[in-house]
Amino acid sequence: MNNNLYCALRDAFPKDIDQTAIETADGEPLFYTWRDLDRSSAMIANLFQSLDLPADSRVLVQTDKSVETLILYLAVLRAGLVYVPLNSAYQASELEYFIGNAEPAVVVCASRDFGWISKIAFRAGTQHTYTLDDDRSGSLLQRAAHHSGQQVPVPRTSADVATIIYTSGTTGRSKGAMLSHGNLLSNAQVLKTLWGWRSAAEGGDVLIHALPLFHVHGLFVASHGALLNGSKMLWFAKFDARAVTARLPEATVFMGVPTLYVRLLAEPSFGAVACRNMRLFISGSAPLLAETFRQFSERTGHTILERYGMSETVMLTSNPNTTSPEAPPLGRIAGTVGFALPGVDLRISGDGGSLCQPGEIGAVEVRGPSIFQGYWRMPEKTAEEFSADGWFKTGDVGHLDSHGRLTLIGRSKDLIISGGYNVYPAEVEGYLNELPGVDESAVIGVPHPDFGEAVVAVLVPRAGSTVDPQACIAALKQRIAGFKVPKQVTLADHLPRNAMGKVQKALLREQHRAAFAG
Ligand code: MCA
Repeated sequence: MNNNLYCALRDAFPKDIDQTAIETADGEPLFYTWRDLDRSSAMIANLFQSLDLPADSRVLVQTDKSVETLILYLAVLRAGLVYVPLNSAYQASELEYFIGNAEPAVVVCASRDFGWISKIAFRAGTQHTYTLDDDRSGSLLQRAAHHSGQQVPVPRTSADVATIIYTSGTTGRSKGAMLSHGNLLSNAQVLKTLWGWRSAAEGGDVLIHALPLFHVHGLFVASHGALLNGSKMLWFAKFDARAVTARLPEATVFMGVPTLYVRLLAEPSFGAVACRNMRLFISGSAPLLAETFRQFSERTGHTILERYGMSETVMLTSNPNTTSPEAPPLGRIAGTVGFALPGVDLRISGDGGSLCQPGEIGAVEVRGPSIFQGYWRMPEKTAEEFSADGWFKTGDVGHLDSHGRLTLIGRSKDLIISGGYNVYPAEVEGYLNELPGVDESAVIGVPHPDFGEAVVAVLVPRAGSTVDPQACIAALKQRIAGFKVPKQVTLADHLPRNAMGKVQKALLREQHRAAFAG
């Protein structure tokens, strides 16, 4: 049996494959049928197969969001290669690391970046660099046009790696989480049942896809959900609250990070009328404020379903889908991320590894079919993240209630989540400390009305040096992705330290917590 994930997705396509699978919703509408997805991904897969690449070669992709990028992902699955998506905001120094670490056989980037990315790729030994733009142009599609629109997916086992998703590391070095065909399929199948995706015969769901395509949320949870159910997607290259509201009446399912919900609530045209045909609003990737949950319900009559997952695990828990017969008897509760998904084992470990009782706070650990295959070329890091008895240590801290419902209360790792993107302070501090005149720095996350948390830096200038905070922000924008750049930089004579010499970040967070209030 071929366990290539594409086979399962293809089997779920509707019988009439000339129906629309994806309609682009910003700009001039474009309609992609299921046949288009199958044919175009076959052509790109055939192009890759013609390159005679070693098994498990990586295809690293940094492009703007487009339906063609989704088709490229499907093609990589079909060709049995490993898909490595990168945030389109990453800059040269970040790309150097990712390309050096992944050693991809193929790189696909936007034409505007070809000059510098192809040089980095060439130095890393990559033999094939193609371009793909968001207007259906670029050398990838030109080359693929010469290939057949028929292809038999390369046989893969469930354990074969389908993708590497880079996650930020506590020390500043990103780690590539390897997810297999089986990890992704099992998770998508569980969510299909749990969230009650409706087949075409049951009226059919329509998903608004407005998330980036380089993270687990947009690429797997959203796209796989629609593809595995043969559901149409209304496709937004970029989230815009007004534009999304205008198309909501045609949709039934929406997925977003909390920032998207905050922005929808700020949009005057958004409300119960726009949501009249909606069935499910799902939130994840960052904590959803109880206030947002409450306001949303008051404004629309809909209760947001919050769920929890990670790049290393795909989805782990979900609040119940109360319309599904399998749902537990309790509703969706603000501030909790729900119950372990079927097949996921979840435990809360206390100090010394003892198991916590309901209500007791401890480290969240998990086991199950969607847990990743390890970090790419980092066996020691992989070993560190698993307990001796094989449970993955999520790094999140929380407690279960007597029904098994999980509430997250913090993280054991020093992590900021800004607008759904993870930012590790150590990485940003590394860049700040290289700036002229900077002696040391501390990066923290503080509450932000739009992004949930915003990155803030406290800098200590070197004796005799003058440091301009705005110039520091401008300098960092040249070097790293914009979402990691501090929204505010303040100067200090020294950083507060405890008796062990460790910077007291909790104190700094307290001092700066009102930075964006109001
Ligand atoms: C953009 N900017 C940000 C962020 N995004 N700053 C902080 N945090 C952010 N998240 C900055 C840019 O650098 C730029 O700065 C300015 O905002 C405008 O940029 P633009 O791209 O126009 O921003 P936007 O379109 O308003 O984007 C905001 C966004 C986006 C829509 C919230 O960040 C987003 O799509 N977030 C979703 C991320 C996501 O999908 N996460 C899932 C990963 P300047 O003007 O200074 O240049 S986590 C995951 O997959 C796990 C497993 C899970 O459970 O889901």
